[in-house]
Parts: sequence; structure tokens; C-alpha cells
Amino acid sequence: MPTKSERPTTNPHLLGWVEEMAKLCKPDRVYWCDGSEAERKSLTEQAVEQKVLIPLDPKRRPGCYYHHSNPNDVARVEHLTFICTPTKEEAGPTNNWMDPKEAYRKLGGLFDGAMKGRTLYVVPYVMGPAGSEFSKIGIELTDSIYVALNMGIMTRMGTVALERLGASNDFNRGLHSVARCSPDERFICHFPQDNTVWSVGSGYGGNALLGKKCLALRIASYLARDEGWLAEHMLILEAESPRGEVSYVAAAFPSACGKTNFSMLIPPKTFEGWRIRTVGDDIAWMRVGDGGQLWAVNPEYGYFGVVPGTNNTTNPNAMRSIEKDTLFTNVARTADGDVWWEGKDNEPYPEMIDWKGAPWKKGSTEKAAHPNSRFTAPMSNNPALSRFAHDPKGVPISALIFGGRRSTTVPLVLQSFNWAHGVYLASTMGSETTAAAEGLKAGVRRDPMAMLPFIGYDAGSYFQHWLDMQSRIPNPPKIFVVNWFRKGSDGKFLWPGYGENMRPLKWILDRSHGRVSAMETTVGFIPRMEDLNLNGLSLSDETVRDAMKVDLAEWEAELESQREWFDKIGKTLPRTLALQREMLLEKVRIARKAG
Ligand code: OXD
Ligand code: MN
Repeated sequence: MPTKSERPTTNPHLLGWVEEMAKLCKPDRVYWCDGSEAERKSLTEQAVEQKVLIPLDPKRRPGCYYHHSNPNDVARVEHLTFICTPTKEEAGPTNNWMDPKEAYRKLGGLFDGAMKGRTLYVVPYVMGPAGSEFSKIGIELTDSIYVALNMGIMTRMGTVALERLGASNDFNRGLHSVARCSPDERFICHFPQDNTVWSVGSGYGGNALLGKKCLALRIASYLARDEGWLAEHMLILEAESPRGEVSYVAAAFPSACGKTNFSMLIPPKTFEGWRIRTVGDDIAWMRVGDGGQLWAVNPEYGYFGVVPGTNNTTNPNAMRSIEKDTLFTNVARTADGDVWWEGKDNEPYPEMIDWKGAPWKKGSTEKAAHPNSRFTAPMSNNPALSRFAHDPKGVPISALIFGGRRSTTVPLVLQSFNWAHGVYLASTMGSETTAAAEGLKAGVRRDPMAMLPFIGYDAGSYFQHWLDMQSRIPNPPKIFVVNWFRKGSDGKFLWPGYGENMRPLKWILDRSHGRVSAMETTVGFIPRMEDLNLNGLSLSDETVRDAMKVDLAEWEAELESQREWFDKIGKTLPRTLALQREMLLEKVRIARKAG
């Protein structure tokens, strides 16, 4: 039972708001988190007592715990996520919209008394390095001890945030209750004008850890437009060459498309002396800084990564990161206190406990781990953490990379002709859907900048903001598109991915520094075979060519199908982007006729 109810702040705005929310939710107790190690231990013990967490074997996985979520609550719920701007137009055609008054009323009804018999945890946190002018403060009020513990890993949590806040009223107000955990009473509502998030009915991931998708992407993207910066669904990676030259890239991929893997990449043998280090694996906040460059910070403090498919070949650094002090959610458990998932290095045990807590036998057709099962691990566990991961200034970005999951059309790597063309390519990005969000139709969906579920306002205005950034960045990064997921006629992936992604990455770095050639195609620049280091790659030249090729018939179909997407964006679609599409389509048609 938490005991600490004294209030560690005199901030009148914060105290007033906590009191008001407590009056609404009616918890039995209010507990203020301080973020200390002692507190983490005691909350963990309480969570174990309440059977919210199950301890794993302390020898195999020291400091690690297991959590089963409610089987109706295993992923982000985009259809229950709302942007509550004063008008529907401000939320735009890609977001669900609810009138703010109606949303406060409706969710107010669900919050009313929702915490009876429970503890309300006050979780103060900083998104971004504590001393950074980039950072933002949030306070999450939650009735989930699991959420409080996760927030302690994912953010700089506790006293540090209250100290930074002082007497200011400038903080994100996040109210969260698992309530009845019912899909019929589940809503994730964002009020960008009020810097407020209300989330009810889910305890999982991005629905419930309000610092992540809600504040650091949806609300931050809204603030970023007004303040002239970018809040993006991007990993940040550091690449050091054998000569000691260090460069940084930021890369956007839709959920569950390998951002964590790319940010922790281990180069193949032929790249002897190269080192890739992680600054961030999911979110980048980028502003114009020294040298007129775009500088990026990772607002998070930990990793909330997809577990299935993680192993010592695909991501050894992630495997090391989850050896200790990690929370596992919805993977399978073994009788000897370890965890297992599909795609782990070892075979499944003959008998295990599946992600729902039911007995599971080898050979079962059911998955033992949920495809969206996750680890929550402190980033300090990562052996390849960049020494600049906590730098208040961030890191200067040389290249922006956009990648979807596409079995056709999009080549392994493509450089845009210029900024506007790059923004156009990013705005039309498509991706085949994954398990990170529930209820999505299988197939390709447009996922601009990998931000479709996270743009906190109208998509057309967001694209305009991206175009406008060009004039703010004297020394802008170059823009690239990549596709690790292209398939051959046999239905198999053409490119091996993982560590081998170092090869296109090296070309990207060299292009950014203006020291490697390329071939100009109708749709952008691609490497010629000799521009890529292919030493030691066990792939035929023909397969590499297939992975890299620009097929004009595929592109004609692609460009035609983008029209429907642009029509959906409607009248706020920047004319620059509409013209980019028309011009490219015209070029492709001419080239096809000529060819
Ligand atoms: C995530 C997501 O959890 O994108 O990072 O869904
Ligand atoms: Mn993500």
C-alpha cells in the first residue's frame, strides 16, 4: 500500500489540478512519485503483491518482471484515439475528432469515481534531457501501478520534473485511468489547445504511457508547428567511421518496422571499424541549431520495443538491453522463470505459459507471445548507447530517412532531388500494416512520415509546416527513402536487412557529405552497383539489382494511386505537393513511352 501522500510541491497550478482531478476520480489515496530507486523497489514489491507483476528468475533475468495485459488491451487503438480541437477542420481528415466540450463531458462521466478503491499516482516527468531547453514537462495522473513503473523507465521521472517545473503552469496535464478496461469505454483524447490528454479504459503502451505517443508526438507536433520545430516518429542513430568521423541520421518507419533494430545496428564484417550507436529508437524532436543544422534530441529515457523477432542475430544490442531491469509484457513465460517469444534464438520449451497466462504446448498453432508483446528497458542498458544521448543540445542531423514496409515499387534506397521532393516522398509513404495497432485493414496504407496515427492536427497543414521548415534550416539534412521489405517474384524478401542495412546507410552518409556518385532516375537518385560496398554480401548481383531497381510501370501505378490520398487530404494539401505528384507522373509516362 503506498504511504507517501505528502505533496512535494507548492506549485499552485499543479496542486489545484491534482485536487480537481482527484475530486472527479475519487481515489482512496493520492501518491506522489519521486522517481527514486527506493520508490521503484517499493512500487515493484507492491505490484508483485497485487499480482500485476510476476518476478522472473533473478539469476537469468535480474530485476526483470512480467506483466500480462488484459487480452482485450494489447495495442494502440487508433479508432478510439481523438484529437479534440475546437473545429473538426483543425484535426483534419486523418484524425478522429471529438468536440472538446463533448469529450470532457463524455470522458468526465467515465472518470467519475473510476479510481474508487484505488491509488492515484501523480507521475511528474520530463520529456528530453533534464537540462535541455528542448524538453517539455508532463504530469500523468494514473491509477495503474504498472503505468507508473513503466513511466519510471521511459521518462526522466519524479523530483527532477518538479524541480524543473518550479511554480510554472506550463506542463502537459495527463489524466489516465484503466477504469473498467472495456473496449466500449476506451477513449484516448487529446486537447492540443489545453496541452491536455485524457485516456480512459486501456492500460497498454501508447494508450496509457502518456509521455510517449500522446505528449511527445501528438501534442508536441502541434506545439512544434507553432514554435517552428519538428516532433517526429524517428529513431536517431550515430555512425562513427573508422577514421573517427561522427554523423547522425534520423529515420522514420511505421510502428513495428524495425526502428529499434536499425538504431542498434551492428555493421557486417566488411565494415570493420564502423560503430553505430543509439541516440533514440522511436521519437526525435528537432530544431534548428548551431551551424544552421537541424539538431535532434530523443525525448525518451527508455525503450518500449516489440519483442517477437528480437534475437542475437537481428539485434544483439537489444538482447543485451533486456537482460536486466526490464519489464516484459505479453511474451510467453517458462516454468523456470524465463521468457520466450517467436523468433528468439532458442526453440520454444515443450511447455510454456502463453501471453494470456494459459498453458501452451510446442506445436500449438496459437502464438505463445503476442505479436505486439513488448519490453520496457532503460536506455542505459544499451551497450551501444551514444554518449550524446543525454546531451541537452542534441545531435546535428545529416540525413533524414523515411522507410515503409513495401513488397513492391520502392527501391532499397532513393535520394530525393531536393527538400520539397523529399517532403513529397515522405508525405506519400505507404506501408503494409503491422500488429502495433488494432483493427487496421491488411494491405498498404498511406503513412506520411510514419506519423499517420500521431499528427496532432490537420495533415495538410503538417505537410505545409514541413515545407516551411526548409527556409528555417540554412544547412538542411538530405532526404532519403528506404525499403528493407521488397519481395521477389518468389514472395521472399530480396534484401537481408538488419546489419546489412549498413550498406545503404553508408551510401546515405556519403551522399550527405557529397562524396559518392549516384544514378539519376525519373523518381530520384539511386546508387549504382559500384557505389555500394557489397563485399561479403551473399547475394547475387541480380537480386541486389532487383532490390534497387526503379520499375516505371510500378511507379506509374503508385503515382496514380497517390491521387486518392491527396484527395483525402483535401483543401489544405500544399499545392507544391500536388504539383510534385503531377510532374513525376508526367515524367514517368514520358519515360515509359520513350523506353
Ligand atoms: C510504438 C508504436 O509503440 O509506434 O512505438 O506503436
Ligand atoms: Mn513508435
